[in-house]
Amino acid sequence: MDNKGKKKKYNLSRFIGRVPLCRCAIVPLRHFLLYLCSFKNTILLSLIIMKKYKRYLVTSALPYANGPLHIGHLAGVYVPSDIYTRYLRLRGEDVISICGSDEHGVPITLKARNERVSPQEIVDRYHSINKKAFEDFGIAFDIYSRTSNKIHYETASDFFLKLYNNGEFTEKTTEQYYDEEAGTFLADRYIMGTCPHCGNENAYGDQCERCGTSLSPSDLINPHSTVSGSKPVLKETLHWYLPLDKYEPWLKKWILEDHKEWKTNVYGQCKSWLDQGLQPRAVSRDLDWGVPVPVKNATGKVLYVWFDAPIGYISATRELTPDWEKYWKDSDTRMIHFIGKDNIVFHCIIFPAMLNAEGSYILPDNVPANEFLNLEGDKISTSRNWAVWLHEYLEEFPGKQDSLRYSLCASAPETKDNDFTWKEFQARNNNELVAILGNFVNRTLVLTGNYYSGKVPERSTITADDEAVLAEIRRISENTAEAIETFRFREALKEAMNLARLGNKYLADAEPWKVIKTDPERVKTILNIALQITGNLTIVLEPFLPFSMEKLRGWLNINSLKWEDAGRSDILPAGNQINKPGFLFEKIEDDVINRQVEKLMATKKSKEAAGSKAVPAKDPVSFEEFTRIDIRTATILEAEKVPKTTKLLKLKIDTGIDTRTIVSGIAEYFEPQSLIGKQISIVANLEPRKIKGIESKGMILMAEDSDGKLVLVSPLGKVNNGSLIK
Ligand code: B3M
Ligand code: ZN
Repeated sequence: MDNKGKKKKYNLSRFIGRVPLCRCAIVPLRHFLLYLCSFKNTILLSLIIMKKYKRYLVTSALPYANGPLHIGHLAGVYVPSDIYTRYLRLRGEDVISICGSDEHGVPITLKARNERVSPQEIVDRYHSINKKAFEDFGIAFDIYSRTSNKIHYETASDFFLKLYNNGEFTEKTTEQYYDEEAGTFLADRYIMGTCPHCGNENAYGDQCERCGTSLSPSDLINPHSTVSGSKPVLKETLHWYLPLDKYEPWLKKWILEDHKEWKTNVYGQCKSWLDQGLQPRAVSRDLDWGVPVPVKNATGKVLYVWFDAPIGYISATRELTPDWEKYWKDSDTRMIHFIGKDNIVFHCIIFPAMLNAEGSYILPDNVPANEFLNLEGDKISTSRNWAVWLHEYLEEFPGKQDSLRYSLCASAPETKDNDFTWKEFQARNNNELVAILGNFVNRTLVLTGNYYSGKVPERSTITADDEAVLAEIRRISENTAEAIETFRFREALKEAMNLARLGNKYLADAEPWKVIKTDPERVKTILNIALQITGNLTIVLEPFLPFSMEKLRGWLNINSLKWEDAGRSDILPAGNQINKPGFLFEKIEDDVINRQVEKLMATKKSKEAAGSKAVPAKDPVSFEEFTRIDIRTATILEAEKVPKTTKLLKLKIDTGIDTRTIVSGIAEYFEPQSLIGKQISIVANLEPRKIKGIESKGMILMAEDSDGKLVLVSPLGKVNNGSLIK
């Protein structure tokens, strides 16, 4: 057999293959130094870098205990954090993975009120549901704690007191809205009213979702409480504020200069917060559910949920180990926060400012936040039941946790929002897990069973081709490691799967089922190498597919290995007895997938039917009043996003009488390009006003359905711009 010609196909790169990996530390620096250093110095250097971190503290956002978990949670936070932690464990690092339920906050008290049960009952229910869901999916936290624990109350109180005693807070009495009927102060989100800017009657106390303006409750016209429906009154109340403005220069340096390596989505969000300037933030609330503010004159006041929740990471570590301080207070620890993008400001700005103010804790070294996962083209929404719930998935796909983990990692929203579709899930399972990974493992183990009664055959003469394959194993494991260490998990998974691809190609090229007739000695070597690849798969795929790799180790009759074993060509010693294999993955048929899609479509239909209940009619207006409003047709000439906003578009409009600018809060619903040339309807005589420094003259008319979806109101036929609508 001529092997020489094939040599290059396996991408032999053994030199790079031997460069030792840094232990997750300062990767850009490492690249730079690798470039500069010779091979010998690299070893030295990596020893120095290895010393930098002695241990790892991995935290994952504490989910609110007011609802079950869905695939968005897994994809955004928990699958990545689990991959990272499992990888570090395989490397033999000292690592702990911390999570738990976030059991405070207004939504929990409201849910309790609606169900006429205590908040404790709500959090007890969802804490156990979510804890079990994580266990079921193999998310292997070292502890899944909860913020209603005594140890958390103590930790959070002590933290507050230390800042309080050091004079880190400012105290301020302000007037806030109070619901007299419900006997409670109202968080901004629980007050609704009319937006003073655009007239939207369903504006929230913190923001009008129609025109995108940030509001405070006192801006609203006709405010009402969403708790009781009554009109809230203003009442004086005292609160404690963390002066974030004081930490701004320090934060600017720490993030914008010292952490340029953070993901662009994270860095960008931090930069935009810091550029806008930070304001003092209240760290207490008037509520009866939460950690009481531990000072005098604070009855009825608790710590703001975003003050106590991140301290939950500390409490959970204390609960886990008496040695907790070494994880939190020793600069040899590398702390990583896994979160979703809506939590960035809290983990990158507010919590670090708290830790800095406290003074004895370390700071996160990285916060690899993900964007959001959508489902079949629509935002995941608990209230609309537009989600794939983890417990329901397991009922319908029992034993197929790894298929979901795989699919969610392979299309994780790492740099931008991404869409989960059932069809893609099916394709990933059938075309990748079954056809590539499962197929390779199965062929290898079945042939070993057939030819050698399951005993690993002895290797004899190694060809250049064989050697190239063995070298490639090491290269793949190193690429996988590097991608994991830099939080590029999609790429890491793709790279790890390349090992199965390599295996398939090796078998296809070597054709042991043919060679067995002419050169049985050679087949022993081929299968020995195929088995070494299989053994290596149990290492590089373990962080991603823990259930399947455990199964595979069982068939191979080996214990779990260390990451540094990856690349070894004697993972399975000759003579090792292999057990009879089953199938690693099963094909998922069309009808199973169609049923899931139909289920979602049914949800959508029933919501639409329920939502078609129109809002009640408004109070009558006179014809005179009506004619004072100038509604006319116009055409959109230009459209662009308003910089540093997510919701606003700046539109240039031809109104028939002039060309003018209108700023509209519709950026989330329309691509600017898609609007150009559209004929629409506008209110032309709305008083001009400045939005983000841009003068907006008029308003675009939209129809808004009960889901908040917006549609442009356009004339059915073509008319001249400026035609009056009457
Ligand atoms: N519970 C928010 C969320 O689930 C919050 C995270 C707390 S992490 C300290 O989005
Ligand atoms: Zn508005």
